Amino acid sequence: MGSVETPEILLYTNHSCPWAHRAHIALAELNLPFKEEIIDLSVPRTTEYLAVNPRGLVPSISYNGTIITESAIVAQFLSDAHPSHLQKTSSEEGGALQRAKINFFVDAFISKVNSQTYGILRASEEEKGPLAEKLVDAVVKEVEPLLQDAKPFFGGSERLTLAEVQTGSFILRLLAYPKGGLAPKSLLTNLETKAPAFWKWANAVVKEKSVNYIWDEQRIVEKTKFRLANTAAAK
Ligand SMILES: N[C@@H](CCC(=O)N[C@@H](CS)C(=O)NCC(=O)O)C(=O)O
Repeated sequence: MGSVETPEILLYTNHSCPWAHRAHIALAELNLPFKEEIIDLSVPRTTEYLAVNPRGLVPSISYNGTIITESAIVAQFLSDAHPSHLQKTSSEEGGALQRAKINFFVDAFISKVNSQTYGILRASEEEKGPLAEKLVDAVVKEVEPLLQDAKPFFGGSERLTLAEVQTGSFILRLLAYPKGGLAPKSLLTNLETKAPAFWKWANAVVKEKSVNYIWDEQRIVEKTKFRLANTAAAK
């Protein structure tokens, strides 16, 4: 039986899932030992896993026997339960404000930028360019202003914060897709020139061990191509 200091954690995951990847980053940053169970997402979920998470999605964690699901909530819970450099507690001086800023940043990135990524992947070759420009515009408008004081991480932090825990897996993919031929190369050059603070921050994020230890770029790009081809064939 685990304790508060050394909880017993079982992570139900799949290494190709960006949402599950959030839990991996949080656990690594918090230096929490955990066991993992890989859930095969290519087949229907087992009744055992549906008992853990009736939605059938990854990630889920068992934390001292209690199940917690939904990646944002899992990462938030872990960082609340184990106060650290990731974020202040809400009662610490400046804590409530820091948490609000992190939440706003994560929401802006996920809802205004990341939500556009899949559209680019699925688009025809002619459509990809204009869609990539739209994504860069959203970075410039919504995210770039929030990273002006990044040093190199959110809010002037020298270490990762919860902002990077919640977004790092998507940054890995955003930078990998153009290299893998799934998005225009201009996406990268435009980000570098039009959103320099974002570009610097993103490149620092993907270099962190806790962000990239389960990352297999070639495999994810190949899997994404395979998934896109199957979706196109099913139309
Ligand atoms: N909102 C969920 C999304 C998780 C999610 O979509 N996971 C995908 C894999 S990336 C999944 O488990 N898919 C299984 C399925 O749809 O059958 C979270 O943040 O945890």
